[in-house]
Amino acid sequence: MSNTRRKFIQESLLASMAVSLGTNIVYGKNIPFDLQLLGLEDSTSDQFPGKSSLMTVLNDRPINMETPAHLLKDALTPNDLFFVRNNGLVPKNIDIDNWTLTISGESARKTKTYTLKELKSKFENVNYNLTLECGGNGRKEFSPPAKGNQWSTGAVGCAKWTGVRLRDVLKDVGIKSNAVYVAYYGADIHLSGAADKDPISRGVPIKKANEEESMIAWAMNDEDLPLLNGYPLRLVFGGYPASCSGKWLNKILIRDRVHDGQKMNGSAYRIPCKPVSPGATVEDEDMCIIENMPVKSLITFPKTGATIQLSQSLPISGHAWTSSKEIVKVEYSIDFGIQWQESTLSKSANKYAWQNFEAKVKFPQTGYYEVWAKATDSDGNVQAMLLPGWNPKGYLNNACHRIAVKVL
Ligand SMILES: Nc1nc2c(c(=O)[nH]1)N[C@H]1C(S)=C(S)[C@@H](COP(=O)(O)O)O[C@H]1N2
Ligand SMILES: [Mo]
Repeated sequence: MSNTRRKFIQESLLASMAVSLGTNIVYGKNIPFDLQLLGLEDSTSDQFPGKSSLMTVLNDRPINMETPAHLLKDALTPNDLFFVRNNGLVPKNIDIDNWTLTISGESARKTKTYTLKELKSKFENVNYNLTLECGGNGRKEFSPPAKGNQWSTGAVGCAKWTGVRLRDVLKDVGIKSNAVYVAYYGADIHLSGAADKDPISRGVPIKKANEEESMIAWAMNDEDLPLLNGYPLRLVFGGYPASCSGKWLNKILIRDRVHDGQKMNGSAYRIPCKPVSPGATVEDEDMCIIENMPVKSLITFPKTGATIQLSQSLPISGHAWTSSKEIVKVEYSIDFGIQWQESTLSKSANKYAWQNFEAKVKFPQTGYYEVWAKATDSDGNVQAMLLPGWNPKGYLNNACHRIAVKVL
């Protein structure tokens, strides 16, 4: 290749790289011919398509990854930072032109099948900001320990979802008066590879299915759903354990009884109906299905380990969410929960959207502190200060989030 030709290629490459970086490359002339620039965005990993390499991977078969608290700072969690909780294997070769959702069941007036195009065009399209939290988020803290993914604080996120109301679609099919539950099946594959086994098949009571914000969604933050979050179609129920929000959705049953699919029984997504002492064995009949998730908050700035000068105040911020109407107050404490100060709280975009809080914290002297955050919702529910009730599978840990700060 001639030198002029090489120079021409190099210059046009530089120009296009500058466009994608959104700024000029100051020493661009010096870049060795085949050097790959790092870029300014977090890289996504090849192993986990569409997910940031900054995610904390708990397991790769099935894939489970959570978001470090400080990366949950955005009002809406970016798609590449949204946690992933899979029970089986991600479906392969998804053909969206031939993707269908079939609705039937004992309490359905008929069986109906919709293509994606029909769903999108036949029903009102709606957007809601909905918080999804795995029922097992915070499991790591329980003692004696509970089996399962050892989630710390990051099996939660809030996204803008686009889709249709579940109730509009159910109404189009026709719901018999004896309907009790709405159940889902997805296209993911059981870990054993067996075609006749479901990795998970859960659902919600008919009353929850008929709520205004209960959705069948195809987009997340104005993009297609990420493959790992259920592309091309999923359920989204704010306020309930995220296990109800079926991914890779292809079948819904309107049932005349409480759904009995995979992970509806035993200790899966169930807790003792009455509190038990830590480590207790609980009989099946004394276990109740988790419905509403408890009030909770998370400090997303700063990270634990932050340092600050005594003369300055520390800006803190985070989110709070609830299954009630809204969060009414987020307080913080710097003295291990004796005194509490109120933070500034944003309005809720809609029911089940998380709300943002912020405060400027002053410290009385140098030394080690913990900042704790505690949310209160419109039903008067207050977050547990320390670990709430132990249960066999370690669900519903809504203890105050804590960060450590050193004042110099
Ligand atoms: N089809 C299907 N849907 C599913 C699951 C799954 O494994 N398969 N996991 C459930 C669980 S336990 C959770 S917590 C949420 C996680 O949603 P996310 O991976 O989009 O964050 O999806 C739920 N829906
Ligand atoms: Mo979950």
